[in-house]
Amino acid sequence: MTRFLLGTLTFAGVATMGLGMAHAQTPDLSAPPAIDGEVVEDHGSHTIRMGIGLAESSPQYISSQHFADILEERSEGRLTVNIFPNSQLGDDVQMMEMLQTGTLDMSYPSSSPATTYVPELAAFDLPFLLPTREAAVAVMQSDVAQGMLDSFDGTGIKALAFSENGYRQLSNSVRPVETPEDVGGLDMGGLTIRTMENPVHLSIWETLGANPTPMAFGELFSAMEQGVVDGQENPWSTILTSNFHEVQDYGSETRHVYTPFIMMMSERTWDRLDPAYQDLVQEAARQSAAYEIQLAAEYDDWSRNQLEERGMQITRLNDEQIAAFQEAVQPVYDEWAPEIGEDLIAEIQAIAEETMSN
Ligand code: KDG
Repeated sequence: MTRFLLGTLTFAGVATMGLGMAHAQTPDLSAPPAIDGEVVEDHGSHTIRMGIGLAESSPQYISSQHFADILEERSEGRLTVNIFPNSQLGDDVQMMEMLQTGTLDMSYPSSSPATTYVPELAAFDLPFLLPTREAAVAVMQSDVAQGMLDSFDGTGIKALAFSENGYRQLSNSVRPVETPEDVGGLDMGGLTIRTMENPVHLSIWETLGANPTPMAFGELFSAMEQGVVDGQENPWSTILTSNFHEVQDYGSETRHVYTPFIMMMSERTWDRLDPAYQDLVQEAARQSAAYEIQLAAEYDDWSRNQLEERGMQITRLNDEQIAAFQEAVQPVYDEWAPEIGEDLIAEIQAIAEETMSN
């Protein structure tokens, strides 16, 4: 049960709090997908250390545990995965460097800080590119996305699967945000917003008139607590499971960027595994990523409602207000589209549009 700990409350406690509410259903964690498939022959024993940024109650951790369970069951206990949550082994950037040197076996970063290895991933950082979750999932499962995973080959990192971090929403401790002007401040002064270590994100918040401050996720809670930054942006489930509502009074449902996660292994670890184990790892990554996408979708609105229950004032932006943000960040496209590749962006948009026309 420890993996469902959410702050000082158990998941069961939180779930009960949610039951009386008329909206989003409580995520059902009682039945992870069944593990089927044959047992893989004995090719030696390995213990795999996996570092992740988020808490034990996050979809990221719960699905990583499912990954571990698949390996353990199908190798009859010969492949063991130890998961280290809460950025305790380092932030996304540091953990990717550890994968390269082989001092860590696996990690599960956002795609955004991984653009230093595969620049095309920055397409995902473009604001309002993927309007629906279905479109985002179709893109992550496309050949275009597989090409991005393959592009890691030779970097020291084996990229295994995309899954969902999710739609990013703005939170802050200063004021409700309904318009781009509320971010940029005019006479009020722009909000200081922590961003991931990614130039497109910097450009988004600069364009909106904020003071963007790139920072490791693990330092974010105390930076907000101490007032070093006014706000940050992350999916509702991260805001909830990382207890950001304790230091952030206001949330705005901006959905400005859809961020994928990428499950990764050190190439050194990968090369040490027998091909039969490599196939198992790849299959388990795909299955647990699919489970993570399902969990993340279930957590999204539910987490927002939980945050409201706990006193966060959340502004749901209407279509007109979203359009105002979309228009305000247009210069980000002008700056970044040529760099990322107009053809790549068009390909992604075509996949998204096809999904939405079905
Ligand atoms: O393990 C993933 C997290 O460390 C991180 O990617 C979460 O979106 C995130 C952020 O804002 O850093």
